[in-house]
Amino acid sequence: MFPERTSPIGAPRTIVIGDVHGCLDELQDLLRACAIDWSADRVVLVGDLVAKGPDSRGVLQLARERKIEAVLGNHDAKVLTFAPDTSATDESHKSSKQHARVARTLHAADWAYLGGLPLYRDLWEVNAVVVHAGLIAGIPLAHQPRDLIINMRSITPEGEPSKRVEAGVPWGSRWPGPRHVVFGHDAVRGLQQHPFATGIDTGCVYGRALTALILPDHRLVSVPARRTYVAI
Ligand SMILES: [Mn+2]
Repeated sequence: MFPERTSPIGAPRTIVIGDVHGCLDELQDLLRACAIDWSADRVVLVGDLVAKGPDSRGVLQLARERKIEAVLGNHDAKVLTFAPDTSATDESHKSSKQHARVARTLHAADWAYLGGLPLYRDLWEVNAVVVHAGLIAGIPLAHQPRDLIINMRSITPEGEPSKRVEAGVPWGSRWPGPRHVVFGHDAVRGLQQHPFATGIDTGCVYGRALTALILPDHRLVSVPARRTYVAI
């Protein structure tokens, strides 16, 4: 006789995925590698869904169709400055050509999805928070500065947040918890595993890998990039 099953087959999972940058093939590879169950799993992208890579619109389409959640990344924000209903030009337009090129491929539903991305996702069910770049300790989530939440990488020796890798130590190494923060945006440093923060930008668009952190188990799953799309 087989024992009667008394517990559910699997607890619901939250799968947080690093910077996709238009790498639709690798996103699908990674979802398969995670044995995604669309009826049970929650999927959250850490932002920078678009730009640099081959199929930004395809990534947005998959995200919409599969009800994948995400937070706003700095490249998503740059593309949004080209939205049809925006007159805002407050962002740096340093790389505006490639962002304008992405903008021209987007349809109304893509703009609605991109324009609706929040700065953070509070995954209370697994005691975690997802942001694109970083958080400043001691400031409530809702009051974190937008520019830093999508751009910061380091804490300087003086304790100030900085966008530059070489300006100091990884911000996550100083994050005191207790909430676990999952973030991307730092492909130079790559995978970061701090006590209360995990960085999962492993540089897929630069030819390295796309990485997922599966919660609540804190299990990492990666798939290799199919090719190098841009130089870092
Ligand atoms: Mn970024």
